[in-house]
Amino acid sequence: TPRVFSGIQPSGGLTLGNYLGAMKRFVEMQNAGVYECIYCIVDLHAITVWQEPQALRRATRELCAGYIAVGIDPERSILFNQCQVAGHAQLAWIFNCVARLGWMQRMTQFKDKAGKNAQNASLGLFAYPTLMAADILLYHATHVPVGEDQKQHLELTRDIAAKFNHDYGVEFFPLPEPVIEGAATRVMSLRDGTKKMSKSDPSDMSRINLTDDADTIALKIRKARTDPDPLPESPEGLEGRPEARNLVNIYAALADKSVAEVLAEFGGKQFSEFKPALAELAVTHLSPISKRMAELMQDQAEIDRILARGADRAEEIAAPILRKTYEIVGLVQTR
Ligand code: AQP
Repeated sequence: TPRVFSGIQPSGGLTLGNYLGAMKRFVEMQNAGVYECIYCIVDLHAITVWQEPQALRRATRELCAGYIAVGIDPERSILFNQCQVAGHAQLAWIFNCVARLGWMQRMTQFKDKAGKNAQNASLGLFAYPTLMAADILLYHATHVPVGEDQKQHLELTRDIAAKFNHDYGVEFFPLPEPVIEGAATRVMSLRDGTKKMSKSDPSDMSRINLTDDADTIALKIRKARTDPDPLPESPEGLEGRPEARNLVNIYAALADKSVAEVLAEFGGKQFSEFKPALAELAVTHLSPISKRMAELMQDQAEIDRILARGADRAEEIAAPILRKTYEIVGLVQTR
């Protein structure tokens, strides 16, 4: 059976970008019934930038609640946090020895996140993509649903798999396919239509959190940056209007409509009319999720049981693949 792997970092609260860019697809792929789905809380990725330990613990459990609240069933899918399956870090080391420095230096996410002072970024942040390759290939996953921003990392994962297979003369690791679909594969900041919406943006007004209440969501959409023109009649009219495009994309993704359909309805109308409609749609979709998350967070022991069980199931798939990898490389295992 085709196997799906994807992960989200517990580096803050979940955003609408995570939901529309990734999690909505996670649920669809689970419910399609044709994939074996593995969904991970990638805590080892989160610590590539410093996390306050208590906040990390909370974000990890809250992310588990978030997965369940959006519709991931921990019985049908495997749901766990990365650090509990040691194979991720172990395979990442092997891949650190496969990937080339030049490949890593081309990664735009590192350049964006490290900023001007790249000498001061952690080595872990630089090596982030090899750990991501390990996450996916440790399970021989074939499909990886992600937002547009992860496309380059997925290509690197394929390069690493191909180079490993070539260097050792095996056909061991599959080349996983990215699944980047939907109207909002790249949700932008509400304050700046050229920047992606991110859970670690210092401005809370730049994003909608899955835990925001109805008033907060409405306020953030009302205050979202826009241009003064009315909405265009057709998608071509969004050219050069990143903020308008973003809000229309969000509407389309939430309503499960195409951008053209949304503009057929709202073309020619002012933002003062569109924004309240968008806010209402967002609240309708997100309030049941935040309510369910809050309920689930009441029972931490249950969340921890789900993570433990998920890690056991993940380990069962990962262990033989890691063992075989070591064998291919020539690492002697005598027990
Ligand atoms: N703005 C976005 N639009 C579409 N998809 C998005 N994703 C994240 N932001 C957007 C997708 O969500 C999944 C999990 O992302 P992540 O948490 O592992 O890391 P990230 O991509 O770096 O997300 P953030 O929110 O920006 O976290 P921080 O601020 O900590 O870096 C991925 O599939 C991603 O594509």
